[in-house]
Amino acid sequence: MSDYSKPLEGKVAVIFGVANRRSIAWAIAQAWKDAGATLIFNYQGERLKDKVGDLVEAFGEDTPLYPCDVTSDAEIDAFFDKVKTHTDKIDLMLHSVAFAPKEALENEFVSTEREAFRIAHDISAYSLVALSQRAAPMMTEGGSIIAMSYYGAEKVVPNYNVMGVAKAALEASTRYLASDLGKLNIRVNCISAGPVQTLAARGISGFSAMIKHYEANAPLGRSCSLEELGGAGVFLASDASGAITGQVLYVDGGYQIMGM
Ligand code: NAD
Ligand code: IMJ
Repeated sequence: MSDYSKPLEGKVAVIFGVANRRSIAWAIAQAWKDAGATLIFNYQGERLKDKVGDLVEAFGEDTPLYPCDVTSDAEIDAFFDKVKTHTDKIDLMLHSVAFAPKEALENEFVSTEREAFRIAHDISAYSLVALSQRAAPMMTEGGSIIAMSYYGAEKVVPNYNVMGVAKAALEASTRYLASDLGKLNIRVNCISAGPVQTLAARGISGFSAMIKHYEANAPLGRSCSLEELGGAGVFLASDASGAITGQVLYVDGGYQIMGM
């Protein structure tokens, strides 16, 4: 019998991508915690250590928090070595990490330079593979891996540019990972979120126009809230989604279904 009030009771989760209290990873972390999970966090570099540390202290002073820049295999290995000092087994992993050099999001896609393309794909897509290959051997009772995507993976969104190409790679990677890891009862899915005002969205020219566009065109007349992303994260992490893998779940006010 599943307990639907604490659907993640006894589960251990690793969370990549908290930068501040508006981060989607923070919203999903809170929802996972409320659902009964035990959490372990990364932070990207010394610059973010104190900020993320202050946040995760809300879950108790001894909430594990270790550095991990996903461009470094050595840092990823060191991170998982630290995880192993807390637990032999993990159940859940959230990948909520993306980056492309700013100039690649401001100019035409056609002008994307080789190095910007490489960086965007390394941080935003390959990292899911690198983290999954370390997490999977620890998911000895099966597991659920979740990555954050965006509609720009499948249709052209102004300025999203190389990030759209990297999200297409991320979504395809979830399918190949789901195929490989299914035999271990590990599920791999994406949440495709509508626009939300986070650090990664701030400063994007035309962001408020984008929100207005969703208000005018999405079936529900809006994008999504951070709480709703938390709810979708709990669903995909829990046994309620036990037969769902390799999928992209749209949490976007229904925007993605519209043709015009
Ligand atoms: P955010 O800035 O709070 O999160 C992005 C995270 O990526 C940060 O925590 C940052 O530290 C991390 N990161 C970047 N480079 C890294 C590296 N080299 N190593 C380790 N971590 C690194 O913004 P967010 O909006 O919460 O973004 C989280 C995810 O959600 C991203 O994958 C983003 O593409 C996706 N997403 C965001 C929106 C939106 O509108 N905000 C919509 C759909 C999908
Ligand atoms: C980002 C750029 C352009 C258009 C965009 C976005 N739209 C949305 C986003 C319409 C919703 C936010 N998003 C979904 C992202 O994945 C953002 C990723 C991102 C943001 C930055 C900003 C600062 C920087 N590099 C970045 N790399 C990735 O220097």
